[in-house]
Amino acid sequence: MTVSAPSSRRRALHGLYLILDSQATRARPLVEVLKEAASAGARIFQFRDKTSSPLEMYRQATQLREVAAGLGVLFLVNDRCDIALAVDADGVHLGQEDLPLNLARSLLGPSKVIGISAHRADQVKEATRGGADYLGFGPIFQTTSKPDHEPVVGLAGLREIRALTPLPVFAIGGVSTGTVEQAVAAGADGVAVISAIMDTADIAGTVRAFMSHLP
Ligand code: TZP
Ligand code: MG
Repeated sequence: MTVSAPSSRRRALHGLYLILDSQATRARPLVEVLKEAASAGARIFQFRDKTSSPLEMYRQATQLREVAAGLGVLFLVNDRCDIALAVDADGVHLGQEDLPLNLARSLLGPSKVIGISAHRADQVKEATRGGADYLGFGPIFQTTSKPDHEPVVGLAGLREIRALTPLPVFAIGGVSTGTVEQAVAAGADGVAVISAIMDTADIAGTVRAFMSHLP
């Protein structure tokens, strides 16, 4: 049986998706980045931390969760169902090497959002059949934020998988304010971004620039 998050959370799954990567902050606290991005209209945030201990991750996620809840924005945790549960996040984002979708769903229950990273058509179909709430598809362009990334799929790859799923698809990997329109034209419901926002001094302005091209 496929189970998905309630309609209020699902309805929010489009537009700009900012990945708050602890390795990409350039000394700005992630909480401040979240606040500034939310002040400009960003509504979906993921906490990503590939290097900290579980305890550090839990502490950071607790802070982010509280601020996100106060602002009424969606807060997801990358990779870790345990941390997502511990801080009562809105959900989790899982890659192909994280816990399987069915197990994550039984741990988190029907009300949480579960997003899946997909890089190929078979992964798109499997996550759709398995009851994912959204997909991150890419890398669309070359990226330096994920050194071990899968081969670049390009806009053509995005166009090809669009017909295979009714789920919201977020284009990820090297997406910038200059390419977001192309991602939408190729079928993306939104874009998931690290460096184009984390690297800029003007977070609010860059968020607005993205959002002007997004549904
Ligand atoms: N998964 C595929 S590409 C990528 C992830 C996490 C990195 C996206 O970061 P950027 O800086 O927006 O290319
Ligand atoms: Mg992962």
